[in-house]
Amino acid sequence: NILIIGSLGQLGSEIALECRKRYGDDHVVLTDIRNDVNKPLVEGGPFYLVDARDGQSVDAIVKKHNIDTIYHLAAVLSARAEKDPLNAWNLNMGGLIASLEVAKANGCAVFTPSSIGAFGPTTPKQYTPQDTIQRPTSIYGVTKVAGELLCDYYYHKFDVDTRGIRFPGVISNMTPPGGGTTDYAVEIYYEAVKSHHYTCFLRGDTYLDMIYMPDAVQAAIQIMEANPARLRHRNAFNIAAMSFCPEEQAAYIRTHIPDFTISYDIDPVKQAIADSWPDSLEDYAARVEWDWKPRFDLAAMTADMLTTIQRRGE
Ligand code: VAH
Repeated sequence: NILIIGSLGQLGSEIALECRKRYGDDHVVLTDIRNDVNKPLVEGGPFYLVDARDGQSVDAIVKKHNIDTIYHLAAVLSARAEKDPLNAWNLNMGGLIASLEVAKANGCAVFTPSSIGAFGPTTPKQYTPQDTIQRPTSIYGVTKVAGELLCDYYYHKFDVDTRGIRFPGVISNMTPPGGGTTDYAVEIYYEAVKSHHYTCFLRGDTYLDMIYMPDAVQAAIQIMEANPARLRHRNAFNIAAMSFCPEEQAAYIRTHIPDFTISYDIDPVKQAIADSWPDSLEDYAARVEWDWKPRFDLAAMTADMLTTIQRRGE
């Protein structure tokens, strides 16, 4: 059985939905710090209101539901974390080590997302290698590198089956992202449909690695189903799907909404974070060790996002 901590967030909600489809509602237990969003998830199977740092409550849930895999998806994202670094450290690291301790006590595997945010200005920016310099300059990135090291430590020291993925900016249309630097790439689609215009908080030539949610969800499930004997890496794997900038994304939107226009009102904090991150990643380790392969490129994602948002009339 699977436990998803932070199950109502941008990543958590869609991994929860897919896991319930694949494994059955009662085999996927959800927790979050709130329960006032994503009602179908809260009411569709076992759900508990839990603070991710509350190891005792998580341990009781793991024992009650015979959990063998924990997806630890509770975290404060990059831009929001910069506003309150101490809170970001306490939640991101306090939550993670609580899950790792529970996993160690109960023999669970643990999935923890890392991010392109785990890289910094001294990291090679083009085709960032799997094994390279990681000196991020955001507190979010500090917690992501610390998280990768902590998960590898629990694997080597206590034999906890920890696995992780360095996600690019995730683009989705079910649950809004929670204060990330890549949120522009989600908002732009909603604004394109609503007003045919978007004011972007990053420069038009800012390249970042991005991934469409269906590919992100597939990767998170595929890595946990992978044969552990094939894994040379654990925390965390680079994966890549597409690398683009706001100007390029706007051009693809215009193939569907010809009069779409974009303007810029740069957010200096978010721009500094984005400038410290890679432009593109290489993901050979994920492809070789657990058969990672993206399905969506910018054209396919743009078509799917716009038609989904238009169909909902948002
Ligand atoms: C953020 N969406 O912007 C997250 C992610 C790579 C970006 O970590 O903080």
